[in-house]
Amino acid sequence: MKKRDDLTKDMPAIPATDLSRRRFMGAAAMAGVAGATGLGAAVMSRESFAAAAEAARNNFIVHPGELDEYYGFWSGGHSGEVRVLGVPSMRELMRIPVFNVDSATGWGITNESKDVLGHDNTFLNGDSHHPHISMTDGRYDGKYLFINDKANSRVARIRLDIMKCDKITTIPNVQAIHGLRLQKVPKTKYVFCNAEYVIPHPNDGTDTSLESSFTMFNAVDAETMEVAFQVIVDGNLDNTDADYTGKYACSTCYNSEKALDLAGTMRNDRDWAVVFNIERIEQAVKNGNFKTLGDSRVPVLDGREGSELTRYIPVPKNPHGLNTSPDGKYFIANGKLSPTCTVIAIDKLDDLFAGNLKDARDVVVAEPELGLGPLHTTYDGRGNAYTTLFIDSQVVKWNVADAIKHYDGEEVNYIRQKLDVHYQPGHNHASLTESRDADGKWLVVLSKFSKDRFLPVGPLHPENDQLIDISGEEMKLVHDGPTFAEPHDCILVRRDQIKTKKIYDRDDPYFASAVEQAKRDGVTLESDNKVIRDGNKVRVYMTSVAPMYGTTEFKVKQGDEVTVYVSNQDTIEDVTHGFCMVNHGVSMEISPQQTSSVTFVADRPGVHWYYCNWFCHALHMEMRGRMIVEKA
Ligand code: CUK
Ligand code: CUA
Ligand code: CA
Repeated sequence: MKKRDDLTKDMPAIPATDLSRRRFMGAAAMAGVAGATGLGAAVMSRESFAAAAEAARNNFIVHPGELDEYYGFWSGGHSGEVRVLGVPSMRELMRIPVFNVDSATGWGITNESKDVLGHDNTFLNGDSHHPHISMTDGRYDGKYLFINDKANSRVARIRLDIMKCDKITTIPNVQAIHGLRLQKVPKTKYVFCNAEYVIPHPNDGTDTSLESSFTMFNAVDAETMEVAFQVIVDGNLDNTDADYTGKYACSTCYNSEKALDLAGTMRNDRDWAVVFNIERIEQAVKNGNFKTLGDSRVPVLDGREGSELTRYIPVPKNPHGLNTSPDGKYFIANGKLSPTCTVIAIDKLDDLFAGNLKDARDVVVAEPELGLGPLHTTYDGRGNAYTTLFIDSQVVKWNVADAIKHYDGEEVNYIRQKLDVHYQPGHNHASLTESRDADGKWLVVLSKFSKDRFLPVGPLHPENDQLIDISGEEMKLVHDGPTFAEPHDCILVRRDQIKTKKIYDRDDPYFASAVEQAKRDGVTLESDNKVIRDGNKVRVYMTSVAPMYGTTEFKVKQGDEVTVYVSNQDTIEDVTHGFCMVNHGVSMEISPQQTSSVTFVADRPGVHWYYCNWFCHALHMEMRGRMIVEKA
């Protein structure tokens, strides 16, 4: 591998005027950050690497009919959904509605989805950031994907066998769930999630002062989706990750200042990363050493400075991402307003908690200077880290062991390469990087701005998710992928690590409440086409077999509350039906062997057509029927 000096020697320095594409950041803010850091301007240009680049080592072209090697799960940001992509083709395979409403599948409309979302359907929006896949012994087990909703302080679970959301939990006593990661070892027992903003307790308007405000680190039980405990912290909380022993989780705090104003949040040169001792927290819960807040019965523990449950490690400055290396050795905090990443040795944390270290900073084993605006770091499993530089619009590849040597005073260059990305990257994610299986093949960089990379589509631009081949010595950009608002993060999983169902099992818990209601009504969902009246509630049971509903006409009375249950009797993969009641806001998916149900009020007398809205057959247009509403 070439040293940085060799690489930069015959390379023209990038003139200061060549910063036009970086005008997104105010010049003043750039100068401020650069000035504060004193970082030199030497970066490696794309051209110099093009000259050195070898042919693509990974094959990123996936021909028609061929399958991708990896599943990618993308958060959908403030669209509230989760998207499934194939990697390396970057083809979008599916969307999984979660914190949103979706007219194709009926998410937010059907009873099955309301069982998950809540029947009051209070929140139609969401802001999903961090998708993570459940693990057993530090490896993705393909069972669940968890994701946070910053907008409404929720955590959702997606069953990966059917790729549907099956549970949503609202975290009590906090506002804005942001960072989310999973316990890796021995398995994902907890979903760790950070609440970002401090709020007063009680938050009932009696006291709105900062003095009585705090925020909490939360753990959700991955199986029951109940909140297991909450830990009060100093400052605020941004991102988080867990270790490979099951003992520790670590979160960044950018607002140690507890400031309300922007300038105030940047006052301190160092904020901190806070480490949570999961064993001690569990023990404290067991011993009853907790309180509760308000109506919630969740155990609340005090993890503020001085607590035995936490340790605060000073790190520079407004840190953002927190990423565990796949060898299990390090937590790495990304500096954001500092050009550095802070490497925390996990094997020193026992000593830190035991009180054997003079200074919490003794657990820091490296603090490499990487460039401007480090946000997130990912790993190739070969000892290299890849950090996004938001302000520089680059990904920097660096060697962790060399950074540690450098910190110890050795003359060694830890920077391996800097690659321009387009533009302003947030998260990046290498294949299998959050597990022991990190394979260093692909790197996805989620760039917040696309600017000139695509056909213009008006003032609102797509983002640009770029695919980079990292299988060789040098990173090689191979693909631009426009995405709609706003994937913050993604996770790449080998395709054999996910096992999906081709059709539903009839006893799938996803529609268990419909099955139970049918049982109470003496209806066999698989064969009966029946209308059951129960006061002014009417339950219409029908089957569907392409291209026919079992019921092509039913009668109700004006004002009836009608629930339609459709049970798809097709057993052929891919023959999904729909049910759409015209002018009633009713639309849903019924996949093979699935039962779906929807409830609405038949408030207008007359004839109302319903039809199948998933193309299922040559006679799909003919798959329809009439609801006749008699005048009251
Ligand atoms: S955060 Cu968005 S770029 Cu919510 Cu993971 Cu860093
Ligand atoms: Cu059934 Cu279209
Ligand atoms: Ca700060």
